[in-house]
Amino acid sequence: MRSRPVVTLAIVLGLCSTPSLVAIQPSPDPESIEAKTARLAWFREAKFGLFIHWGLYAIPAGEWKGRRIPGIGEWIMNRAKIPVAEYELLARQWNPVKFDAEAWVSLARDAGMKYVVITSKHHDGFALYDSKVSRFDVVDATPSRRDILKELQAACRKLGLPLGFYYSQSQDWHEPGGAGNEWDFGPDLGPDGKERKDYDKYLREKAEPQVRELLTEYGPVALVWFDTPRMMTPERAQRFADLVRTLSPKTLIDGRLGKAGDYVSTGDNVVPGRVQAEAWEVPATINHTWGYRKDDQDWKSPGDIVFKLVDIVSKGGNYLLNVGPMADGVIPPACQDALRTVGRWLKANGEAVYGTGPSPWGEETGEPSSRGAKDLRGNPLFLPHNEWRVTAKPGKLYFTFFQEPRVPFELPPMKNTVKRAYRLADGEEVKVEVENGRPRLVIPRPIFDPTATVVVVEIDGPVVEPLRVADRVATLLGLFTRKAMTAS
Ligand code: FHN
Repeated sequence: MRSRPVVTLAIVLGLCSTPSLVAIQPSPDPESIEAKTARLAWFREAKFGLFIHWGLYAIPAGEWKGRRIPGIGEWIMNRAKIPVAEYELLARQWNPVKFDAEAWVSLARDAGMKYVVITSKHHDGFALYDSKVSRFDVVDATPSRRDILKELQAACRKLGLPLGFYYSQSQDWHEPGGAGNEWDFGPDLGPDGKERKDYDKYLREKAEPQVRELLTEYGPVALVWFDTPRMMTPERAQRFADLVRTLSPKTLIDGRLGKAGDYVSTGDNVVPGRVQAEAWEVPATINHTWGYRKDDQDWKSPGDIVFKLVDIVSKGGNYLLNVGPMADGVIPPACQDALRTVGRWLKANGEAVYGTGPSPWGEETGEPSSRGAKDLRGNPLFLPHNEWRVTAKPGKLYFTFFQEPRVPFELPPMKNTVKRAYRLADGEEVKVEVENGRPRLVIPRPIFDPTATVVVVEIDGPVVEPLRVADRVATLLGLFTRKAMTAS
């Protein structure tokens, strides 16, 4: 890596005299802004992805030996302290006869999702593909012997959706050296804070080779979604980053490796209050668990999902929405229905989402509590305003209304003039009137689509030129003077 800038410099300075050397176009440093921007192009365009948590935990589905085990479904081994020897036996019951990779990817496509990310190995250590470095996988340990990732990779390729792999690099409750299994293998750290397990042996012998397998045999890999970086020193994280960068330079690294990745992963279900400049993604549940639990059928409504999607996109982020398929391979039908309804909304309104930039303003998303109140995490309490959001493309603003504005909707301050406005779903013209120098949209009632109605506002110039406070005062003063003069 170090030599690349030297080669580039040599070419620029004309130090390479032979034509063949001059023709060499060295690939840019993978950590350069240019390389990162190029890698991220599809991700920034995509906005909406399908997350899939699937593994042996879908069999107990939240219940162990007749007992309901609280918490997220994929953590049942940890929460019920199930010994490895017992948990392994679940593999003998793994026979997802209804699994149809194309049906899953078609669902993602119907929902308007543009990429898929699946758990290749979660914290329980079970791999959903035929690994050569562990027998605790879907081919070697189960009667089914179907390689789930191979089938999904073929379906994604056929239907044209990028596929990424979640990989739990630190926690592996199946391995004595992996982090997290304190019920079989004792604590990860001693009272002195020092590591008590042969964590590097686990990394070298399972985690790193498995990531290598995924990148070399299941590509092209759109992204690797690392998670819970316990005991991930910068050096250890770098080893994973090097694997990704050398074996598959276009593959993205999420924000939970243990060092900065290509984009920021927020906390689970955490949507920032404000526009963020960096690329970012919210991993989110569609009910209250990631892996399937039979007692959790509390699906988010299509309206809620549309709101979250537009809210996130208007702040510059991506929405990675999770489903937990059942043990037989079927994604719960009620959750499929919700996703398809979202897809119908996106079919009519997707222009306001895909490939858009964030809100040019941002104040509309909410405000911090003026009383200094704190949220559950102790951060200043943010009071969201959820009436509308705006996204942008050159020369166009997409205002999405989640409720009917009670009075004509005054556009946020900008220097640009409004050329026209129309409803995105059916092209119907929306009247624009100017009051006190500010254009307002007269949105016909009842509102067209109570879930979310998008009005496109065409402006002169490619981008919004914000009107600063001084400009606003000048406009108002101008109006005041004109009024006073006509009155006298
Ligand atoms: O522990 C995991 C959890 O099971 C799930 O995979 C989520 C998804 O973001 N990540 C961890 C918790 O943040």
